[in-house]
Amino acid sequence: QNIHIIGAATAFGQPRLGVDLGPDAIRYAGIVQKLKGLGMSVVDRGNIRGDFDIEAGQETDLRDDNLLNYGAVKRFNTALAAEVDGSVVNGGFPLILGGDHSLAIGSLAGLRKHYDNLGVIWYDAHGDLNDSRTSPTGNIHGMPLGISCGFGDQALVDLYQEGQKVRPENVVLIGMRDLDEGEKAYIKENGILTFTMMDIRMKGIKAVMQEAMEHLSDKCDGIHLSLDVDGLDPLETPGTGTPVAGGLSLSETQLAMQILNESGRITSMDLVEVNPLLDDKNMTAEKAVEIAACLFGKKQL
Ligand code: DIR
Ligand code: MN
Ligand code: MN
Ligand code: MN
Repeated sequence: QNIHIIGAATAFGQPRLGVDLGPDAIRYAGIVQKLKGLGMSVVDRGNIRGDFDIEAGQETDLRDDNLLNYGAVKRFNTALAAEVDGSVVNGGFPLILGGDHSLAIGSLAGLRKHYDNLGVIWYDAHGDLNDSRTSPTGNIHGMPLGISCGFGDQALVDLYQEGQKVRPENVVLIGMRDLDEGEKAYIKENGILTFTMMDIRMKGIKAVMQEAMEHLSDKCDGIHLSLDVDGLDPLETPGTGTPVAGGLSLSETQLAMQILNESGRITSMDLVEVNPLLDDKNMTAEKAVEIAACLFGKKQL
């Protein structure tokens, strides 16, 4: 398998600068060498960078409609979608390093050209299913899954290719523990298969991953893993902008990745929300590298 690393150096989806340095932090933690060591072929396609005005911080594109940095998010994701599309055209496995989670708008838009029934595993503390009306923050990183399902600002829904990119019935949420009221309603209305942290504590991560794959395997022509490092417990991954206590451990995540690897069904991945400016040394990026290694077949023995 030919892994294409795509650095999505964006911070526009949330207020904290530094998450745009996530792709390079993950490179410094050794992602290329690690995956090559597993026998994978790896091509680093470099970074797509947003234009940041570091002095002005993120206060450059405030609008009154609760979609912060709207224009920048749209431009960035249009470029990312083209890059992801090109990667698949060239036979790659797109591994998109973030960057805040708004980048999933672009990765799913680029993938849409290649899959009519894409499955999505959303491994995160959050559902990222808000729109401008339900969002308590206006941060677009809390909206990408909703937008990709066709819910929200029409220009973002129609980004790169018109219409919905993913069907809600092809989505599985794993690790949920901080859902806004509007997101809970959306999950119920659309019957999205959801595993909260309580479900994971009750059933175990192995059974949860097996149920997730049973739900997607037969009907989906590809499965995208969108992994937000805040899905893990902040004790494991402190370098992230919106940590939530009570999350998945590294070893649960390693097991989850091993099950996905053994399924042979994952066709692309986002690895997002690594912010080295908030980190303890570079440990969050190091965990990100370990997670990717397990997805690509690293075994403990
Ligand atoms: C919250 C936080 N639900 C929001 N979302 C985050 O702003 O919409 N997503 N942090 O990763
Ligand atoms: Mn999150
Ligand atoms: Mn959805
Ligand atoms: Mn997220």
